[in-house]
Amino acid sequence: MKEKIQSLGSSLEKKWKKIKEDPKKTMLQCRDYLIHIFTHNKLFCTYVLTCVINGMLLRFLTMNTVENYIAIKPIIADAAIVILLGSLVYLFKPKRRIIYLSIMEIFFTAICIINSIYYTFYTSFASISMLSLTQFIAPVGDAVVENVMQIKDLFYLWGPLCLFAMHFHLKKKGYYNLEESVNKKRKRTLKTLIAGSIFMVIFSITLTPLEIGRFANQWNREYIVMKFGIYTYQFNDVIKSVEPKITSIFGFDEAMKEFREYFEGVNQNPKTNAYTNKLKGKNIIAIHAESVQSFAIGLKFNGVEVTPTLNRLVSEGLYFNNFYSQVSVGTSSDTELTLSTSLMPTHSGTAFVSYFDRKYISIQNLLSDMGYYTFSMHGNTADFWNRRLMHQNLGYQKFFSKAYFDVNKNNSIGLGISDKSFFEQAIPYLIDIKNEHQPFYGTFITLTNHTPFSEIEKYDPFDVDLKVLEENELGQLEEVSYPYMEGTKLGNYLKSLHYADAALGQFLEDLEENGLLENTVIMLYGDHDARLPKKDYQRLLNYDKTTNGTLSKEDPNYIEFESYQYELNRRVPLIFWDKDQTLKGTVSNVMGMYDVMPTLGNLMGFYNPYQLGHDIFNIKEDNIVVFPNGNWVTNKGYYNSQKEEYFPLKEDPISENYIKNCNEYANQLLEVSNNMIVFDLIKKDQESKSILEK
Ligand code: GP9
Ligand code: MN
Repeated sequence: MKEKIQSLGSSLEKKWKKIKEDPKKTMLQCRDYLIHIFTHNKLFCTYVLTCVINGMLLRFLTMNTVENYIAIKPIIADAAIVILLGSLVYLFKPKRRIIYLSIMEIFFTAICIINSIYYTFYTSFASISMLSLTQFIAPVGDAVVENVMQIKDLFYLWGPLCLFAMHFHLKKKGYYNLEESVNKKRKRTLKTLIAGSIFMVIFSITLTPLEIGRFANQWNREYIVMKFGIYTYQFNDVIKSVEPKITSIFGFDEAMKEFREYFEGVNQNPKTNAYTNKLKGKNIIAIHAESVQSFAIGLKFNGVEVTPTLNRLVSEGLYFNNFYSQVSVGTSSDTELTLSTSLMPTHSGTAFVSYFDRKYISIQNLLSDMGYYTFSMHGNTADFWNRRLMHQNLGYQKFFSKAYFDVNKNNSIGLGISDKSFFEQAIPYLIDIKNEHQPFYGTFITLTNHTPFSEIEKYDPFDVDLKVLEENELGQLEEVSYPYMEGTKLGNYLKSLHYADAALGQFLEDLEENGLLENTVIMLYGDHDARLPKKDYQRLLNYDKTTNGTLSKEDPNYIEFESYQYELNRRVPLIFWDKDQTLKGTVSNVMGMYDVMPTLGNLMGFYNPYQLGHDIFNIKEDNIVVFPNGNWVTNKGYYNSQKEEYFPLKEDPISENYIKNCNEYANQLLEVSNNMIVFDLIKKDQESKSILEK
């Protein structure tokens, strides 16, 4: 053995000497060798090349960063996976090989197409864990196909077409008439496996500890695709998606340790402040306002407000104008979870679906304990986002779902019942509740302002054009209209929002008319952003009526709206309003959905010892909002963990140390939050404490 190693070592040494002596010759030899491999494995090489190029194409068409264009590592990783999985083809007869390679090629192409569509909609990559959610996504899925599927999603089909073309070429040349011995087949398989493994080893030794850490967590999906390629990401995703089932058995001790350490460092005595108990004993009507974003508040077209009702609530109530939702793939349901429990969405899957049976300390549960009647109303099917089960677990005593409403063709818009009809039908139920169960906490989940915002004819008329007075040929002033936002997705969104705002205005009037605003506070929050195209915002801010286009970026009046402005613009409103104006003003400190429970708790007199957010009136300007992908925002800046860069929001620069501390905080918080849900740590912690007390 020792001799063998020695002789291998000396032959490698000789080869290396030769390479150094004549590198040009070595290059030519390599080229000839590659040509040799290609001419003897044409079908297989076509399969590998097309799949790898498709992987690159997907990255180029989704994440537009320079780093992405020059990255070699994801290409090597993609090649390794494609070669390793394809290598078994040589076990088949030459005639049959096209069948195996077609299956593999279609499989890899499908990964690219699905992720391409998914990225357009969610600005992230698809997860297998979403498969268990298809029943909830189906109605939204129509919106995806109608609005998001683009020609570029079909580019990837060139791969299978190329493979078939090569197949017919080889068939014509008589390649398939050749026979191969079993021994030869095995040898070719082994050689290909070795080639794939070499790619894998080269890739693995170049990984940094940071990359390995992120790969293990998998929540920073864009980063993983950027560094590891789409195929490695997708395989890791499969493992990560089944992992919750397995890890809730393993890794418990470590998770519990981290969880205890985290909460030991947190002061468990709620601090009082000027807002403490201000809303104690009041009824709360929580309005979960679908896709309402803050930028639309105060916005006007030709002097007409887009959201007159919200504008009124903002000026009369308490408005948080720097408030962010913290959703992952569970969108609406993630906001419900984070708002109600002060926990973050899970790393994979959604808490509402995969972890609906865990123990949660929620606003609804704590208020129920205080004698409140808690209920929710939503005009969609009860199983959407698994709400039927999860609302019960969160502590809603009753869920008025679609079955409680008359929903028909005439009163539906987009996903289902229109907001006007929903609110109108909610009033009689509310009257009964007011008479029988005070105080109450009720959540009203709206539906109309949901993508695709396409049934414009059903909204109240609202013009998003630009009307200006211009002098005509006779020197008289006349009104001229320019299309501006008409026909754009953002324009349609604003029309839809104007409708939703009017529905809310009518609801408030009906509440008032029925005495339902007495001792009652409206708490309204936008559940997440509407994922509107960046180019539409650029048009909104930089419209050039002379060309009916967008000002050029060189124009001195051009207002920049790139990825950071886009991220910051995803802000949603949070408003507290009551007719007595108990709370009034504007809070501009950065705040996240996970801060609602602690803040409301201070206002109403409840406290959750397992909350991850903070009472905004205590933490004030020191707050940090962590997003499920590891990004974060503070009053000082927005940090993008994929790009590892920040966008300053204040004059003074952010120090390396500040970023390091915030990153550590964000990572720990995300890890602890995920573990709390996956391992059911609240339940386990309470159980062990009650044993100790006995
Ligand atoms: C569905 C509604 C929309 O019932 O809440 O959910 P979303 O698509 O926003 O997650
Ligand atoms: Mn939603």
